[in-house]
Amino acid sequence: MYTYQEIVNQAEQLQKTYVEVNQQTFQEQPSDVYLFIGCGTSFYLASSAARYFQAVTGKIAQALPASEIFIHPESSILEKKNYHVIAISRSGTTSEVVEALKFLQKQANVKTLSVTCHGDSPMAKLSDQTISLDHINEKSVVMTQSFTNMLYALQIYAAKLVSSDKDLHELAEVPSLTSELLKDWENTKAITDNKSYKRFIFLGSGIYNGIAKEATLKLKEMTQTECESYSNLEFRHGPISVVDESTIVVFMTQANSEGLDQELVKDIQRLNGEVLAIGPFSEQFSADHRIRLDPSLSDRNRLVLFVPHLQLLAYHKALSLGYNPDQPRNLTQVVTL
Ligand code: F1P
Repeated sequence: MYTYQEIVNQAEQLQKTYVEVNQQTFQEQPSDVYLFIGCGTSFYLASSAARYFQAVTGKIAQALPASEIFIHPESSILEKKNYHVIAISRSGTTSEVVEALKFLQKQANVKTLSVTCHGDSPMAKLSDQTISLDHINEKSVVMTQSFTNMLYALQIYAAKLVSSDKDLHELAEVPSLTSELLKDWENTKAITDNKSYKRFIFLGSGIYNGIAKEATLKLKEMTQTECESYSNLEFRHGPISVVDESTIVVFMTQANSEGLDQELVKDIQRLNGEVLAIGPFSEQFSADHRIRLDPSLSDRNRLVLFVPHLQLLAYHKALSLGYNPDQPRNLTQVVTL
């Protein structure tokens, strides 16, 4: 089961990524907008990375699916603005990312940085600069440690860009904290073994919204389970109507919104749904299942710590349904047009 191995050994890979990215020097041009692009898992990574980047650097950052660059150029790139495009792809060969970079190469107002696990890929060759995580050599079709490592690399990149020692110091803690939390790798099994949960909803807001979307994709890819994701409070605005006794809501908490989070958990429980809370929360925070994450880091630098348990949730669910997580249905490692 290489998917399992790739999930549980990601702490040591994060340590290598920290060393790798920390020693790299980045050439920066003044840019009006930092645009993060990718496909599938790498697009959800782009969404969280852009929010993180904006919070840490104070520079405008957005995320788009890579295909939109060449299908909708007029609403993606403005001629009178300077862009720094950060393209993300595990393989570096996904067609839409390569096409987007070919298109961007012809634009005078765009510089590019690619983040990939294959430094010799077409994507890297088309970019001005590359963060190459060649120590990540995933065999699994679904992306697991490549997601956390490329996200972590982009967090270090953002913190280095503005020399934020506080963020870099906190980020240095992430590999050992990940190793600690993976000791409880069976934490989500109680949920996946409970056959009465038929519908999974993932809630995460701000920088966590991309993580919630990625958790949805992981479960869908490995198990084809019906699942959705929303920004936390958006859930009340319509989607909450689907909640019943077969619903489990996986709720990503953050330190600064516990009161609002708790009210929403109670609303879900009133409709007979159950809640798994993951994140930092006080002893009094009530939920049906709880995975408490280390509260010592700031919310933004805790980001990667949410991911292993969400990946393991999909992995355990696949096993409980009798599927092979190494061979997801209808998927290939690289999508080419
Ligand atoms: C992106 C991606 C994955 C998906 C599948 C096919 O790949 O779409 O998100 O899980 O395995 O590839 P990449 O551009 O990051 O290589």
